[in-house]
Amino acid sequence: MATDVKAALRRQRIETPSWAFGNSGTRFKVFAQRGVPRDPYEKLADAAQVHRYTGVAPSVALHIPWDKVDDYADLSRHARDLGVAIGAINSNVFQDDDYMLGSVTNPDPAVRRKALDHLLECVGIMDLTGSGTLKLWFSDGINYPGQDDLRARQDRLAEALSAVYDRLGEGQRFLLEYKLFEPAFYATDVPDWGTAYAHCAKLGPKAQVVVDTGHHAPGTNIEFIVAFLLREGRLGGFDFNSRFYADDDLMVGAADPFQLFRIMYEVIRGGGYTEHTAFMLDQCHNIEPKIPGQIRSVMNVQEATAKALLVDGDALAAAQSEGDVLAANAVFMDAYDTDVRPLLAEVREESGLDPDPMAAYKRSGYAGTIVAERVGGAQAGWGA
Ligand code: PSV
Ligand code: MN
Ligand code: MN
Repeated sequence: MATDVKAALRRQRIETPSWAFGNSGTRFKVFAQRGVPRDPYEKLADAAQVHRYTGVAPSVALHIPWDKVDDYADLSRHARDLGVAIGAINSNVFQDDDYMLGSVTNPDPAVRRKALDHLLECVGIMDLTGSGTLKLWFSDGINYPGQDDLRARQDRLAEALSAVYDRLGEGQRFLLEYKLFEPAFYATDVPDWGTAYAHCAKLGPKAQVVVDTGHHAPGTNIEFIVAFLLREGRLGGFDFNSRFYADDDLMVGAADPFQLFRIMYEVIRGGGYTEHTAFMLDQCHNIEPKIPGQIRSVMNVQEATAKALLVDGDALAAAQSEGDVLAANAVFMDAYDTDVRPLLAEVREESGLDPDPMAAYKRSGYAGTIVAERVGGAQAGWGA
C-alpha cells in the first residue's frame, strides 16, 4: 500500500505557469519585486528551479503574447537544457482594445476574425514547441441586459471553437476554461462547466474542459464537477489556485486544503490521475516571493494528493454499501487527517531530492543571484 502510494506520488506531474514568475498585483497596484524575469527565457529558468527542488514540476505553461518570442524552437531548446519542457499554450484574446465587446463572440466580424487568427497562431506555436495542449479562456460576455444577443453569441463561440478544433493536429487538444464572471458582470459566454462541456461534446474528444478552481460561485461542489467530467471523458485538466472570494489566484490549497483533497480524491477515484489530465497552476504571487510561492503550491498539491491516495478504498466501499454514514465519513477523514509530510519527505529523499524543497531553495542562494543579475524585471500579463 505505502509502496503504491509512493510510486503514485513519484509519477505526479504539476505544470507551473510562466506568468507566476513575473510581477503581478491587483487592479489597484502591481508590486515590483527585485530579480523577477525580464523575458520568457528567464521565466523558464525560474520555473526550472521549482522542478529542481520538487522533482514533479517538469513543464511550464506559456501565455501568448506575454511569452511571445521570435524563435519558439530555440525557446523549447532552452527549456530542455534547463530540464523542463513547454506545456500548455494559453491564448490571450482579452487584453486588446478591440476586445472591449468580446473576442470570438464580438458582434463585429472583423474582431472575431482577429481573435480566431490569434487562436490559430497559438496552435502554430504548439506545432513549433511540441505542446499538445491549447488552453482557451474567453473574457467574453456582457455587462448589461440587452447589450447583445445571448444566443447569437453562443453561435459565434461555437463557430470559432469549431474552426480551432479543425486546425488541431495529431496529439493536440484544446481545453476550454469557464469562469462565472469577471470581466463581464452580467452574462459571461462560457460561465460554467455545463456550457463548456456542451460545446466540447459537440466537437469531439480533442475538446475538453479545464477546471480553474477559482472560477465558481461560492459553495460550488467542485469535486462533483470533476467526477462528472471524468465520467464523460471530458476532464482535460485543472488550473489550480485558491480563493476566498472571487478569482483570487492565491496559492492552491491555501484557502481550503480540504477541498483540494476532495478534488484529488475524485480525480483518483475517476481514473483521472494520469498524464491525460493536466495539473496546472494558475496563480499570481502578488506579495510573496514567486519561486518559493510556486514551490509551496506544488507541495500543497502533493500533500492533498498523498492524503487522497491514502483513502482506504475497501473500507470506504464496505461502509458505503452498509449505509454506515459515519464509518464512511470517518474513512475519508482518517486519510485527510494523516500528516503526510514525513511520507513526502521520504519520497523526495528516495528520488535524490532534499526532503524540504523550501529550505533547499532558500539555501541555494538563487534568489540573491537573480536580484544581482536582473534589473528591471517584467510584469506578468497586463502591459507585458
Ligand atoms: C482567467 O481568469 C484565467 O484564469 C485564465 O486561465 C487566463 O488565461 C489566466 O487567468 C490569466 O492569468
Ligand atoms: Mn485559469
Ligand atoms: Mn482565473
